[in-house]
Parts: sequence; structure tokens; C-alpha cells
Amino acid sequence: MSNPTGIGASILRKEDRRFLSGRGTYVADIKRPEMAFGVFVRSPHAHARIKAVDLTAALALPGVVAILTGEDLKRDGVGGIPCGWCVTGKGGVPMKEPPHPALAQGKVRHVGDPVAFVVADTLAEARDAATAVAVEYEALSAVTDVQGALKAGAPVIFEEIPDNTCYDWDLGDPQATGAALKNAHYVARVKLVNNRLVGNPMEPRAAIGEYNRATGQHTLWTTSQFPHIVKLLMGNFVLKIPQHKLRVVAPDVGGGFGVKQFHYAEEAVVTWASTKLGRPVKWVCERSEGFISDAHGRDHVTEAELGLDATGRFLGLRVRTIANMGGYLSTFGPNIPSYLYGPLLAGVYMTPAIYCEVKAVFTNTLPVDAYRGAGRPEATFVLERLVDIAARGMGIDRAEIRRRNMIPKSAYPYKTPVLVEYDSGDPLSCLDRVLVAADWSGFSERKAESKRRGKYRGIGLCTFAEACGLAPSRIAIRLGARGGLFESATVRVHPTGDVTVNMGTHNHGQGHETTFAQIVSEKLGIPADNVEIIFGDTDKVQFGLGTYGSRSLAVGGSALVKATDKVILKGKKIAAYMLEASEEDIQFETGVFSVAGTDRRKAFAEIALSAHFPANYPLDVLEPGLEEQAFYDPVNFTFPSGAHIAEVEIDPETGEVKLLSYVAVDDVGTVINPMIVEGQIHGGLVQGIGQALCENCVYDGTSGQLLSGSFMDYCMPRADNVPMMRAETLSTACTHNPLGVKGCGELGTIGAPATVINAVVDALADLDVTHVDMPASPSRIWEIVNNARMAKAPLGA
Ligand code: MCN
Repeated sequence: MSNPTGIGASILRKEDRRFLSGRGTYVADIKRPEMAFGVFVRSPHAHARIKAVDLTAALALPGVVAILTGEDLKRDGVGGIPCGWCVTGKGGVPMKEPPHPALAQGKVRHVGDPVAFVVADTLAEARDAATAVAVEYEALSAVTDVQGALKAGAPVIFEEIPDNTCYDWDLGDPQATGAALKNAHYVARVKLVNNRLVGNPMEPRAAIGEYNRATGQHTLWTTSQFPHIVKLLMGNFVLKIPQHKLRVVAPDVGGGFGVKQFHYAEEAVVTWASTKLGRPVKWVCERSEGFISDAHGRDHVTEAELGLDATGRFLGLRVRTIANMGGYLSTFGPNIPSYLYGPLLAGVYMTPAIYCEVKAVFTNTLPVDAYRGAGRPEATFVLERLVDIAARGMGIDRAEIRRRNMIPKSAYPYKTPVLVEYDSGDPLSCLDRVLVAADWSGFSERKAESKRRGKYRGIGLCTFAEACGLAPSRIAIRLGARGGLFESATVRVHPTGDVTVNMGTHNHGQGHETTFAQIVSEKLGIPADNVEIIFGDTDKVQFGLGTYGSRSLAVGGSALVKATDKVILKGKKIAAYMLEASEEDIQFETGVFSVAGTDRRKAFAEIALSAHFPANYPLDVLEPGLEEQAFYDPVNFTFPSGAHIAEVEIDPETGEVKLLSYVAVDDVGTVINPMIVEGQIHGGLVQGIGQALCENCVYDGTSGQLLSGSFMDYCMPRADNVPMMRAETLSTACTHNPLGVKGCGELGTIGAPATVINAVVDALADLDVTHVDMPASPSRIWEIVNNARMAKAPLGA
């Protein structure tokens, strides 16, 4: 490697210097002069009419500045929280899009629905006053599960939507798929639940609104993955603040995982309150408040069938899913179980016919939206469970059945029957490598050893493709996005040759300050330490769409390459002038401009200096300065793929599933920083393992109360749940972006749930268990094991 801080170098994360020394700046750290504190009064009911709100006692308490309600919103003409994606269902019927007031009006629709906002001089005073707000509710019956919400006579969440259905959508060819299943030699079937999850980023959400009466400028500091979108949605639709008068700042953000990529009511309420009151207003979410106010993830109920011919080749796949939308539509909610789900059902296989139907349903629960992987883990789980069920049903080795159906490298670009065209990939190589790395062939010995100790051992495999690098504006807009999905970068070269880059993406744990600096280092031949990456402030950074859908490198990084290319082009003009040569003869390599075939050269820093001291510039042909901007909108998604293997051991006495090993081989295209990619895959794997083994968001079906509303009941994976994991990469270059990169941020959550559950089911195969729903918690496994044992050898038999 010629450049020690360029592409391919595993340099340490630059941003960790401030994080590890406790010097990050999070929204909760920000103090503004005269700042007041806000606390939300939230509904204790899942479904209720608001009969009256009595503020008398609360307003009389010390320190209270104001208490705002949904009625105040109405009076001030504040708009509802908009949804950013409109899905069109069967027959061209657009989704139902009910109003979403920032503070409830007339009715509450989930536990935690905000009803009032109390602002006081101190946080303690605001909390006291919040408990004194008297809301009279008329409780209504609630429904929290999707099947219940579709039953005749179910509680109706919105009067104008009597069947609680947001949309009824489909993708693929129903006739061809029906015929394929009818003619199949074998049909594998599964009914499964994709468990509901709470994202729980380490830093809870927070927001501060501030209004400057002198300039008419509004500022919102918020824990957001996409400050420009918040600015657009909130400014334009909710508060009607002209865009040039609104600044949104998302400083250091302590993890998002999708949870912070929505425009939330709280952001609008603090901004509105600060304008009304003429004082900055701060709200910081409590951890337990996060459980009832952050959007949740997953929550599907699915039935699916995979038809195969006698040789084990896939003929047709039919999937019927009911997806929970919750009590309101969140920013991307409708898009997750439709366009981020259906197109992923092809996986890495050549299934000729696929048909997918999704009903999205309103319930009395928190809105459901993207959570790391967003739609793609759900699709992978359905497909990879079916593949295992088919292999077992037909007596074919699980690796072999996958191999027989996989898209060979030579068949790329490959168009699937569900909308997408994969540009590149080599899933067979991923499979071959993971089988060796995990010693698939030596498993039976290890299983026998576990058996001698009275334990059930299982090995699970999952091979999958993902669509990420969320962009192509033209595709997204056609499919219902209410905005573009390009990305942007500005490269400012200082007179010394040091560089500041403004990125439209947002770094909240992904290491952008390092990897984007590595790209600049590689392109301009300067050390990564001489490059500063700025993001997250709409006043500093040009319009950009933010970070989600593993898009920052593929889309943002490509914009950065374009901008640096423009810098090099301009540098060549300057060099040509300085070296008295023709522009065509100037070469640029490893930070040096030179005249081809001569020893005449100028270092990058000399060119930068000259650009800022244009003593004798021919100003008609050469502008001073060295700063370039680029916007990049790709032609396609990127399609990483992977093959993962997990091994588990189950203790039949306790039901505990111990994860013994996990090996992942993923194709992420060109790797910018191997260590960061490995870390990203590890992090995603732990979240996927969490979904598979312990995390579960549970509502009480009758009262609609959230039963798993704290870390006492919602089990996050911890270090001792996870073994040492091995994450390897291989690279087939993306064919349509300049770096050949594919995203890596979500691979772990997409592959791990199916991998781990396939291993759990394999461990229980001798008990004739064919499927286990997530999470495979000790109580669930204990029950399955004991029921299966009883079925095989009933008591007294
Ligand atoms: N990278 C690389 N080479 C590749 C691919 C990526 O070096 N071939 C680097 C990138 O330059 C970047 C990181 O890996 O530094 C992740 O890149 P990418 O896959 O483009 O994903 P994003 O940066 O867009 O991050 C989003 C993704 C998503 S969707 C979620 S959710 C998520 C995630 O990343 N949330 C995270 N990783 C997270 N990590 C942390 N710590 N916290 C979160 O909230």
C-alpha cells in the first residue's frame, strides 16, 4: 500500500480521540442562555378519547413557563408530522395517510402518545408540573397485534379508516408463482413472526429549540441522522418556517440505528415552543420514555411457500405478510415492509417466479419504521428459513441446496423477478469461504461431543443479498419517495493544502471522519490527519440526505470522489500555468502535479498556496481559490451479499441457547478501512443476534400496555451473549460507483437472525422441530423442547 492513510488502510478512527476522552458534544450537553426545560405529558392509555385537559394546578406550580397542548397547535395552525413515502397499493390505490398531530388532538392512539408539553425554568419543575396536568380520558378498547386489528369488530384506530388498513400492496407475478407452486415437486411452508424491536441507541433522543427575535432565525439542535430532511419536513410542512430562517444542527450523535432517521413530533414541539416563549427550550428523552416514544422496528406476521422441482431447484416463492404500522405513520414507515422487503425476497438465488403481498395495518402501538436492516432482515429471514425447511424436507444438504440455486458470478448483472437488477456479486465464493472457515464438514464430531454432555448442538447457514446505498432518486421517487436521495460533498482546500470537507451524510458511529478522510488522502495524496470532515449542521453543510440504508460511502463517498476530481482538475489548470505547460500535459499522482516526461513538478500544497496568492493569474481563464462541490445520484443501489454460519448449543434443562461461534464472509466491494468494516459487521451481528436470541417488544393484547418497557424486561444482548466473531470480506466491485464500493453497515442485522435461528432449529431437528420464532429465549426453547419430548414419549407411554 503506497499511501499509509489512503484506501485500504486500517487506521484508527480519528473521531475516537474526542469520544474516548469524553469530549464529544451531544445535544444534552448544550446549554443556551435563558434556556427552559420541557417535559412531555404522555398518554397512559393505548387508545382513549381525550375528554378534558385541566392545566390549573400545574400552571400554579413554581417555575412553570407554559403548558402547551394539541389545542394550542391547532390555534397556531401548526401542521401534522408528514410521512416521507407514499406506497401505492394493489389497483393503484394510494395508502391511507391519517393525520399525525405533534400533540394529540381528541384521541390518543398508543401508550406514550404526547398530550401536553410542560415548559419550566428547571427540569425538576417541569417534571413536577407534568405530574399535575390532569387529563380526563375515556378509555377505548385497544388492539396491538396486526391479526387482531384486521378482525371484524376490531377497535378502529382512525374513524376514517374502518378496516385499519394503511395499504394492501403486492409485487411480482401472482399467476406465474401460483403455477410454479402448483407444479412443484415439493413445497416448503412456514408461518412466522418477525419480532418487534426497540432500537435503544446508547444516547437517547434530545432536542433544543431556539428562536432569535432579532434575526427571526430558528435553530433546532437534535439527535438526528438527517438534519437537512428534518429542516425540510419540519420547516416546510409542520411549522412553515422559511428554509433560510431555519438551522438544524445534529452534533455528535450517540448511535441511531435507524431510530433517529425520522422527523419526530418532539423536534417540532420544542422549536414551536421556543418561538412562542422567546426562550430556548430543551427536551432530553429519558431511557424509559424512549421505549414509548422512539419508533420501533420489524413486527411482521408472515406465511410463505417455496416450491422446488425434484432436483431441489427453486421454482416459485409466495409470501404473504401483515406488517404493523403502529398508531401513526412515521417518516419512512410505509416503505420498510414494501419496497425494502419485497425486492429482497430473491436473495442470492435464481428463483424464476416470486409473488409478495403485504398488508400494512394500523394498531395501538408506537409507529414502526426502519431499524438497522429495515425490511431486508425480515425478507432474508423468511427466505432462509424456507430454504432450510426445503433442504430438510427433501433430504438435501443445506449448503448444497443453496449452491444449486445460487446466481453464479458469470450471470451478473442479474435481474430478479422482483424489481431489482444486481450489478455484481459472487455469492458462491462467499459460501465456499464460509464453509471452510466455519469447518462445516467437521460439525458432526462437535455435535457428538455436545451430545455426550447432554446438550443439543446445531449449525446454521444463511446466504443473502442486500440492497443498500439508498439512493437512485429516480427509482425512489417512482416508488413513492417524496424527495430525492442523492448525496453531496464540498472540498475546501486551504492555502496550506489542508482540507475541510462538508458532507451531506451524518456520522453517528460509522467512522466517517476517518474513512472519508482516507478517500481524500488517497485522491489528493495528503495525510488523512490533514483532512477535517464536517457534517450535521444545515448552516455549514450544503443540502444532503443524511445517513441510513448503508448509503454514506456508496453515495456520499462517491460525491466526495467527484468533488476531489474537480479539485484535481482545477489543480491541473493552476499547475499548467505555474509550470508553463499545456493543461493536457499535466499529470497528478500521489500528491504531485508534474509535466509528463519532465522533472518539472509542483506539490499539492504549492498549488493550494498559489490558488490563494494569484499574483499574476490570467483571470480570464483561471479563477483563484480551490474549493469544489459535487452532488451524486447513482443509477442503482449497491448489492452486498454474504454467507454466515453460526453454531449453537442448547441446554435442554434450562432452554438456554449458547452461541458458540459465528463466521461471516461478506462482499462489500472495495474496502476503504478494513478495521472499520469489521467493526460495522460485528456491531450489526450483535444486533441481529439480539433479535434472534433475546430482544422482544411485547404489548399486552388487552390493555395495550408495553410490557417490555425497560431494560428489566427488554433484553439487550451483552458481551457474554456473544462469542469471538470472525468477519471476513471479499470484493466484487460495484460496477456503477467510482470507488466500486458497496455498503456494509447493515450486513450483520440482515444475516444474523436467519443464521442463528437456522442453527437453533438444526439443534432441535432430532425432536422434529421445524421452526422456532424469535427470540429463541430460554423460556421459549424450554417449552419447545419439553413439548417435543412429550410428543415423542408421552408420560406414562
Ligand atoms: N466502509 C468501508 N468500506 C466499505 C463499506 C463501508 O470502509 N466497502 C465504511 C464507510 O466508509 C463507513 C462505514 O464503513 O465509515 C459504514 O459505511 P456504510 O455501509 O456506507 O453505512 P453508513 O455510513 O451509511 O451507515 C449507516 C448504517 C446503518 S443503515 C445503520 S442503521 C447503522 C450503521 O450503519 N447505524 C449505526 N452502523 C452504525 N454504527 C454505529 N456505531 N452506530 C449506528 O447508529
